[in-house]
Amino acid sequence: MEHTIRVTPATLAAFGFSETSALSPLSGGHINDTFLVEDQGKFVLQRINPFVFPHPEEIMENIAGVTAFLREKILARGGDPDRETLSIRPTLSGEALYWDREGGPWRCMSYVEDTVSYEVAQNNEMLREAGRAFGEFQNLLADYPAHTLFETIRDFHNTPERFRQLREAVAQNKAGRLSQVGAELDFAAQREQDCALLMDLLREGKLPLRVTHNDTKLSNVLFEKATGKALCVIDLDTVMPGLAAFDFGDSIRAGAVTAAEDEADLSKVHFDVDRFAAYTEGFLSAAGTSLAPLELQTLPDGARLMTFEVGIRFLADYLNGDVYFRTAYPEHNLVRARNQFQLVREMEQKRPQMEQLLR
Ligand code: GN1
Ligand code: MG
Repeated sequence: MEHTIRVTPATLAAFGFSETSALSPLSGGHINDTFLVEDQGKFVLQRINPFVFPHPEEIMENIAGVTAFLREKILARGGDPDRETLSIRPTLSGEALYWDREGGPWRCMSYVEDTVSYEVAQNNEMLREAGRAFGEFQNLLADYPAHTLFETIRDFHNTPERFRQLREAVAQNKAGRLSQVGAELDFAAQREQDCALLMDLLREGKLPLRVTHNDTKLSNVLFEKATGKALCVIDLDTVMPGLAAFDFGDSIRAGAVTAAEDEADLSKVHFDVDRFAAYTEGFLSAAGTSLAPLELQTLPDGARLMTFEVGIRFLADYLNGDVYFRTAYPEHNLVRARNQFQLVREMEQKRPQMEQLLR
């Protein structure tokens, strides 16, 4: 969808930008509205989607805490915190958020120059780097006081709860699209039984809660243009306590694949074991020693379940009339759901190869 949200002079002024600053939309994310502002440096100005995030002030508290903590760690290892993590640019009155007249919450963050992000991995080295970046992210935050983090979206990776939400969307059939999704609903129903695997192990105390990113798609890593190295993990809105398998799994979903998340031609959409191997190598090189045996064992489940989960979320949103994810055309969410289900199918088939590589 086009950016229907506009940046007004009042919003610019709130963050100390001049009315004549250069503005351009930054696309990619499905939730927030994002703009690049150039005014004595480059900044990312975002309107947080208040439908998705009911408490934006809690997000900003999480981000302030996490980035301050990361800065210290990055400094301690001799890194450059201005490039290796994000910084918040507050409003002129020192607030992390500016609320516009329509009640829209805006925030501003640093823009890390000379970096680039990708929807689809261009080569395996890129995935190794992304894996290293997310593994390091988890490691650096291992001793972060997790109890101080707000749960910015409840049950974010609670797959059975996501399944319940799908059932609710079916029952309500708000957009009148139910008759179009019979095959997809059958696919999902066949997998309802074992979609609670990770949540069950968590509840039974068998998997540890960690501070995780929870939205570890490839496009949430900035790569340094000059070196091709993964430099900075971005999109910290969903940093919350979670499982290692969530972060690993969501990255595999979005990275160990041959096509974009919304590729409609399913003959191009494959789960790629070589890419899986490259990401896994990077991730384990950074986070491996801190993972318990059962955590390692559940990583392939993370891949399968995170892919299934976002598939049923796209499907539910299609039934609800595209109220959550931004869409560019009417079938967009259905195309995304089919794409993700195809990956689930291939992950099921290639499970033995995944296990073998992990060993
Ligand atoms: C959303 O905001 P964005 O585009 O990085 C979503 C993720 C999904 C992803 C699928 C807060 O992420 O959970 O995995 O789309 N974020 C939220 O691309 O729901
Ligand atoms: Mg996001």
